[in-house]
Amino acid sequence: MNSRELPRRLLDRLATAHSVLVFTGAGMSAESGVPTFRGAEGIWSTFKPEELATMNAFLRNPQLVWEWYAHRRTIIATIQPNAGHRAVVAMEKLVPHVVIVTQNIDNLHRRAGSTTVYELHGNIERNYCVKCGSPHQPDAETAPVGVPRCASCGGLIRPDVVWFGEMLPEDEWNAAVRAANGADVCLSVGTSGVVYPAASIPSIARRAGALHVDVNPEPGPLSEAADEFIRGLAGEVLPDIVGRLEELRSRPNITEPEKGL
Ligand code: BV8
Ligand code: ZN
Repeated sequence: MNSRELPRRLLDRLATAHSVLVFTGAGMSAESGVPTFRGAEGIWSTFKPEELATMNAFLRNPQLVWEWYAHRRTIIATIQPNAGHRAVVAMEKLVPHVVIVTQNIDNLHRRAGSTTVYELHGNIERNYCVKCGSPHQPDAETAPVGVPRCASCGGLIRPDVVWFGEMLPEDEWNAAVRAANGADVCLSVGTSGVVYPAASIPSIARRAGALHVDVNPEPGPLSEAADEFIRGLAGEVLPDIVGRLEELRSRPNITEPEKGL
């Protein structure tokens, strides 16, 4: 049994929810060992986004950018989804529609078993040719030193992620907005909420009538804008929420004491 007080209206809403949107950022994967971007030890603390996560940076120094992503790919290949990812999968048994809208490129939600995942900023496990767009799968054995070239046209291969100044993938973005407009609850988890247009998803959901709850060890722009803020780690708070929801579902007519649950 956890000791954390959970906002009553969150569990009331979740108990009858038809659709829950979980909006995640790098903090969702922090307990798996993936470094965040903007924390003191975050990735950006050694590099500035414009130095690496832009097309200009890539064209200026393809080798540096390619190696930075190859380094992150190596980290991601060695880690596992955490209790937070698994809790969101378990929620799918308690709520008819659970939609993940993630800024993360680490594929951990899908690896954990989430069935509806929209990746607004792409996926580090995919690559494509900057010239002809053909997909490229580097295989470890024959991977050349340096930036791979396209087998069909010789163009530079880049990671299939959205860099600053680039449009988000239209289908993913439209599906995310549709999900936001239909959500009863929006949980934003592990994001500093500074990168747009992704960070507007929770406010789109709230404007359409969802209860917005922000989960983060630190307050930030999203916790100010949310209906409720739960201070804590994704890997602890999400299992708490799902555990309480399971209890409520198993004893539907219990009335919890008036104060926080
Ligand atoms: C766009 C992919 C339209 C690559 C990323 C000038 C020109 C063009 C656009 C702009 C411009 N000026 C501003 C913009 C908009 C720009 C933007 O928002 N900039 C910001 C920085 C001001 N956005 C764009 O460029 C977007 N495109 O606007 O297109 C357009 C096009 C052309 C011209 C005009 C407009 C594209 C943005 C996508 C950038 N790509 N990543 C890669 O990953 O390498 S962004 C990067 O930041 C990641 O995707 C990351 O997910 C995202 C957000 O960061 P967070 O996930 O929130 O991570 P962060 O470290 O910041 O925070 C972690 C949080 O977790 C913290 O709050 C921490 O407290 C918490 N935490 C830590 N541990 C835990 C935890 N929480 C829970 N549990 C824990 N255990
Ligand atoms: Zn090509």
